[in-house]
Amino acid sequence: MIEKQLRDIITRRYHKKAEECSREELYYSLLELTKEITKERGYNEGERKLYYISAEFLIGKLLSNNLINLGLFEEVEEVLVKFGKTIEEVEAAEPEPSLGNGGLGRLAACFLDSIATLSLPGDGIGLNYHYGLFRQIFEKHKQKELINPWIEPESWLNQTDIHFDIPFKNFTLKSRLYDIDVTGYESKNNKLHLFDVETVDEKLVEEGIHFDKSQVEKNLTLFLYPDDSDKEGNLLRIYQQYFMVSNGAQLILKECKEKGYDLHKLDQHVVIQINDTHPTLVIPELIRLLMLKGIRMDEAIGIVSRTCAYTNHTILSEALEKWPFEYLDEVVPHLMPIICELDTRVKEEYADQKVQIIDGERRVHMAHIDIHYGFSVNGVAALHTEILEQSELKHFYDIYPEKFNNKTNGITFRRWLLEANHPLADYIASLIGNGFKKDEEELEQLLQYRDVSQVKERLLAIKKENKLALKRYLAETENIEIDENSIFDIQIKRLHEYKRQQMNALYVIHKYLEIKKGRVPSTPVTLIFGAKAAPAYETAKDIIHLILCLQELIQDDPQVRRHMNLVMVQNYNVTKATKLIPACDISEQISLASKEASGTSNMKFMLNGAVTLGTMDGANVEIHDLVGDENIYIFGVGSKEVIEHYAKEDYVSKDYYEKDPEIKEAVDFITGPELMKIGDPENLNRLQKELIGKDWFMTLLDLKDYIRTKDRMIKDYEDREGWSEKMLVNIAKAGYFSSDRTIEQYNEDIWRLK
Ligand code: 26M
Repeated sequence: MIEKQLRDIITRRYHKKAEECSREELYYSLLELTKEITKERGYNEGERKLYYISAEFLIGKLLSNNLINLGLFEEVEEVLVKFGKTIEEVEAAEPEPSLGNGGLGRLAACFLDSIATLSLPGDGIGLNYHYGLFRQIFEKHKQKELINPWIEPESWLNQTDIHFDIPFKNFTLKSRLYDIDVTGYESKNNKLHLFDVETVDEKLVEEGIHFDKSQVEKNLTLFLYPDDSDKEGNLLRIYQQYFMVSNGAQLILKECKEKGYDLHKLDQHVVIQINDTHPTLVIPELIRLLMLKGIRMDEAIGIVSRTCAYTNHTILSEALEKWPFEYLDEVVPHLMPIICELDTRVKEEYADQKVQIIDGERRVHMAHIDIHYGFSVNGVAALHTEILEQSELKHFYDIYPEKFNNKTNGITFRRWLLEANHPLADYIASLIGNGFKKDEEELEQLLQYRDVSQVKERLLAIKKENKLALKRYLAETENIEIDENSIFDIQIKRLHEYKRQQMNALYVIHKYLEIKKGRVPSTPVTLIFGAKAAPAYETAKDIIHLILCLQELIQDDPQVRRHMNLVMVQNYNVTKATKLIPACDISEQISLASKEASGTSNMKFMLNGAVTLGTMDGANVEIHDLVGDENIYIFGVGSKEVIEHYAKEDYVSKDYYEKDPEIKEAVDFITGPELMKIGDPENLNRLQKELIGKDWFMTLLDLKDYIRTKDRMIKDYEDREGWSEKMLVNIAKAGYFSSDRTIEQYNEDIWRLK
């Protein structure tokens, strides 16, 4: 069936036999076929629809994902073998759409998969960035940023004839909508709507990722912003945000009109989920548009407030958007009367300075708009929501306790188990059937095999197989050699001080020194890092520099290398995550307690049989609750203590450095002769100074406990039977972290679709 369809497409396109096609030709043929079959399934519909607005949808490659969701993966896999290619080879020809920075963007992609899978009518709304998050390469032990194009003449994008006029202060931009079909697993589709500007000019890019920021009509959708912002970039960011939400709001009203809905009852037919504060301007924009349709302001504010819900993803105050009034006025002056009115209403009701929309310095607090003028505020893990309620957003919780709720994050098992780890998925299916693919809590049935040696041995064998696959992949793609018989200890996530890659690096230094003294680990360890640093984030880049210098130091030292290896993969992205995660033994989740809102790689790792080494932070807390003390390695101070240190300002890293010889030795090594020979003294000196003089995220506070706990873990790994039981329990308990469960909860408590 598929074979004939595919052969027909190939003949029409290339006038040759499938067996003679290149991997690119096979990829484009499959792209066409998959898009066709997807269309035939139709779209979810209903009386009430969700619009998930997000500046980021980190969808990653879609071919395998969509084939799995369409139930065609195995068949295509076999057909390709007939054609003399593997699916991996064909997939390598697909460019990755890296339309997100990290967790927030990937969460949005997992959510779209689950929304469709649960047959809920719900579309994504975002921007069609021509270049995804920068491509990272390493040069002289430093990160270099390059453009990351992904759009080709043929892609998953479907061009539509839908256009809107988007008004800015001095000009109006005409948009064009592109759609990507979102396939659910054994269900109908939804859409991801990505808006673009026709006049964008890719030639605007100068060196690396630098470009002329002044010509908005030529650059508005040119780049996804890395998660930092320089002054001039701020305005462009506001242009992007308004462009996204005005298009979104106009699309929503257009669809309502087509369905004949009464706009006075908009909130009965539409719910808008605002993903972090980036789409917040949708609130004043929708009010404005409703007023243009003749609805009075007071009513419009009410309708919009009953339509919009907000998700918070962070408590880091530097990440909470506060736009200077003048910036907004410069870009969207027509929204200012509405924002001022929203502000006035708050000021009339509440005296508390902490809940104002426009503060004393005339900055507009985007999250405050969302909380006052939305009907729901949620955090992304139990601990995170508790911290929002009890400290970060306490003043709002006191006013609106009924708005606050928790929705612990989740991941789609279709991508992170079925696609990423075929051997494990197949083996699980052979034990407990296929039910877990749609009802993930069925994974708990695995617990009945807890004491069955055969099953646990098979889990170890699958892990080994995946480690070998990763070894081959890294050898081929990055020319890196790793030992599949070593423990794979992996930390992959954006580079940020609060995530504490620097603590892991200090462990490496400590271990290096131990090995040099003859104290070698019982099993060799391979530490793997993957992380992009925001281009303007100096300390993050210094940490990458340290890791790359350590990598060279160890690789050139056969005596150490035998026992410990260090590898940092270039350009960590979704594609690499799917290769790395199934091969992992130790999952590094070591953020300073209270700082990681949830984390989602922690869930991906446990699902794939890795054991967590983590702090009591984000969703680690819930993982710990589920698997119990025996099956997770927890270390470090808790969130209460951390929050107290911040309140009392009594953490002095220098004290830890001076009082503990082991800590001092490791920190001093950063600027010792071994590394200074390899690296750049400016970066190494600066990083060391940062750690001793500031260490805002308390690395040195937890370092000792971290080292002890990781060493205990490496020791425990030797007991293969015991370790495999931990793996089994982690897999069995991962069901709770399915994004299907998360989406059911959003729907139950917030969206109320169907
Ligand atoms: C800021 C300024 C300019 C450009 C981009 C940004 C920006 C973009 C993304 C700032 C933050 C962004 O994302 C934050 C994020 O990814 N948060 C993570 O969200 C995940 C999903 O809820 C959580 O699991 C992580 O704990 C949280 O860090």
